[in-house]
Amino acid sequence: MTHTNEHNSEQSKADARDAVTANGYTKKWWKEAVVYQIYPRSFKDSNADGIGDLRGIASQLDYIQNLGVDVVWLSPMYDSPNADNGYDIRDYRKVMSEFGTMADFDELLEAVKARGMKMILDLVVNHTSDDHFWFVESRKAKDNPYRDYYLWREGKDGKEPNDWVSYFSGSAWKKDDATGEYYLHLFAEKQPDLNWDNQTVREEVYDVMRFWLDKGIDGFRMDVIPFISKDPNFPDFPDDYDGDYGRVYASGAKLHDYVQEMNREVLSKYDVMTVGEAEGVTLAEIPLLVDERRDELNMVFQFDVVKLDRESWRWKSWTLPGLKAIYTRFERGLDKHCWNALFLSNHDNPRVVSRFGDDSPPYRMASAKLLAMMLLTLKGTPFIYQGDELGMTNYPFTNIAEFDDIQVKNAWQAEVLTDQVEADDYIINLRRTSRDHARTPMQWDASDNAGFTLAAKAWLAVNPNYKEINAVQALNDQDSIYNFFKQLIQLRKETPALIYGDYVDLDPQHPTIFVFTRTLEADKYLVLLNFSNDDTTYKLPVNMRIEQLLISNLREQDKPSLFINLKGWEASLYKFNS
Ligand code: TEU
Ligand code: CA
Repeated sequence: MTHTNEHNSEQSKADARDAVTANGYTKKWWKEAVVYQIYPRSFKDSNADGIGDLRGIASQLDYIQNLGVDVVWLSPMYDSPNADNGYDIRDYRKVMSEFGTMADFDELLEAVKARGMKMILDLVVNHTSDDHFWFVESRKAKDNPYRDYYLWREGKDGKEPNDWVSYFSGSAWKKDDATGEYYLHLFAEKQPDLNWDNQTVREEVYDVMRFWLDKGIDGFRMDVIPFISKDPNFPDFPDDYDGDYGRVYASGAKLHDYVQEMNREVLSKYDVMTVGEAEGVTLAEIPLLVDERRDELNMVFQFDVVKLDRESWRWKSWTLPGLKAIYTRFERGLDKHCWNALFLSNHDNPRVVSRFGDDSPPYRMASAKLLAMMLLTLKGTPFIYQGDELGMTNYPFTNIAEFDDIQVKNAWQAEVLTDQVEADDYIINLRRTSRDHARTPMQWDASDNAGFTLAAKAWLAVNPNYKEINAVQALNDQDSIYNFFKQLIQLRKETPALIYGDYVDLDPQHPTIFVFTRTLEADKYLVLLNFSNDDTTYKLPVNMRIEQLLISNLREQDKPSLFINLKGWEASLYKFNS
């Protein structure tokens, strides 16, 4: 049979197995799920060493389950020297000692599943730690059996093999004394890139995946997966290079061969969800990774929302039309065979309420709830980052010594200490862009260290606003951001149109109002978000008949027609018909 026929018969079998929505989506559990990302180091410390751990997570499962999420995603908890807080793995089959033991992991997984939730892990296989056994061997000698697990090259004219740069400053190549050759590291020097052209490496990775999948996990978030295929000739940046090195590193010639092989060899044998971190991938290229007929990944984190208001550590102004345009691009660029992951924050980005809302006391609650409604009513699988359900804010950093992030420290060395950037300029920008904002300890209560640890000090400073912003306060306040998230998650679960419904932005150019519809046959919903402090009167479409206010952060039940007056940071969701 030709590929197409084979596909059709496969597709018809798939259709028979999976119901299809009225507007053409194959129904899947991971399209209907809400995911909660946990950064274990900062979530909860159970043994008073100041560092979060697996037993700490296990102690807070009521809190997570009560929110109503379906899946938890753990950032890496594997054995690591923590050059990049676990994104530098030393042993894929061992739990990081600071986080606990494999028994702790097994108990946590069992407890998560016992509560009807699922767990996905972070698959970091573009690179390992330089302490990984494979690299320790590989660097010993050019003829070492592990040499080709990594990407070694001779220098050129006494310099690095090409002009590529690291995400963490400096060249992407490090000269190794033992053999005089250079190895590639797109991130830290302690994060050497694996050689995916080596079939043995790919098989090692697939074995690691099976090890965790056979324990019963429900899938993976895949760290910079678009980077795994490199041009073995390592040409310099192209002549039209615009400084966006992610675009150059991503989508190499064999990327899809390798992801399809990974799917064939491993993923297809389990009922799992996969989400790729698609740094460097344009919207036009996303279907190549997520079209269900290509058997690669289920969805990706596309980085337009990451790059909207910053270039690396430097903040830049953004507009609401610019943010809204991203979601219209998704609606138009991804057909019914594709799906999207929705995120507004994670462990690499500042706190969402400080970034897209207003974290000053008068507006923090309302704007955090508005952002919750945006995340939970747009189209795609929503990923909530730990603490955003409390409206946790950026940290008031004032000097470089307060930062932990290797990306921050390396750039300080490379750009500030070399007088290329003013120290004040750097710190002022980091106060808006640093990854460390998202890594300050979870704020559980008003006790010392926000109840995160009984140690004298946490591994990273606790935000001083923890007495006002913490989980105990939120759980006891029916109007808290946490409870608003909870209501929205419940509403989303009960409303297929909010999951699968078509998306239309009704006013893309409005400077402060985000107004869109989600419709699935006769079920029609209107979302109104006022991204400003100012009360704003908004004219509704003439043929729109409001039926019922379903949820709002600031408004009582009403049935506006023609005009609606939106309070500052008001977020309201209506059912309508027309
Ligand atoms: O992030 C990849 C990535 O692109 C980020 O480094 C991001 O672009 C940068 O932090 C600026 O925001 C993944 C992980 O999420 C990150 O934590 C790791 O540091 C990185 O890969 C290397 O594993
Ligand atoms: Ca601990």
